[in-house]
Amino acid sequence: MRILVATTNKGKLKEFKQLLEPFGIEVLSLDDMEEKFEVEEDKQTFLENAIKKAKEYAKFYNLPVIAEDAGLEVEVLNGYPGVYSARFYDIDFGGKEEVLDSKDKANIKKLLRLMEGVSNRKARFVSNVVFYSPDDFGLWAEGYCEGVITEEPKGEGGFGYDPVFQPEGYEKTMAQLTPEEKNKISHRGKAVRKLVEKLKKVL
Ligand code: ITT
Repeated sequence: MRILVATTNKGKLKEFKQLLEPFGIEVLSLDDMEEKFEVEEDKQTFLENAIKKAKEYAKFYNLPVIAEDAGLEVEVLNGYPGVYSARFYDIDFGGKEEVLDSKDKANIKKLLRLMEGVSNRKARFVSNVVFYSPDDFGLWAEGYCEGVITEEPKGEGGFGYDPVFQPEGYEKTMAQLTPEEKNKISHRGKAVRKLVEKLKKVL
């Protein structure tokens, strides 16, 4: 089966390939599509954003699609950055942060600034994945990964907030894990495995 993984995030795409290909699923990416099309993420929840992306890409490209909305929820920040995780540096909550190097680094800088001197560092990654086919059939699944925000960034792997997220039961950040280790415990890994189980039952 061929599925278009509709993400503009290279780090995510790599992980989706590693997660889906062992099930015999051929992953197409937006880079494989000749005609360019973009969907705005303007909803208030991960699920609504993921449904919107999956539906619109499936209709536009006439292909079965998997789309995801994911993010980091920090307990003392009332769940922020949440659905704003990708553009946290640029929202009013907590003040804006200038992008010097990359958006990921600006997001991390802002998060560490807001967490300075804070002892409750509990956080979780959330992933909502949605499968949608052009004949209007859809499925969804979610996954969580609990952990804490570290005092400083460590590690080169993964993407986004991985260098400052230490998963429960580990003395390393997510960015210090191998891709296989990350996929085993990550929010995305859990959500994708659940989604594939659901897909297997109906297809
Ligand atoms: P697409 O919408 O095109 O898929 P995106 O980067 O905008 O790409 P999201 O809207 O789902 O994706 O935003 C997710 C953000 O949350 C992402 O940019 C990271 O900052 C963060 N994030 C999500 N999953 C993560 C992970 O596994 N590790 C670290 N940070 C992650």
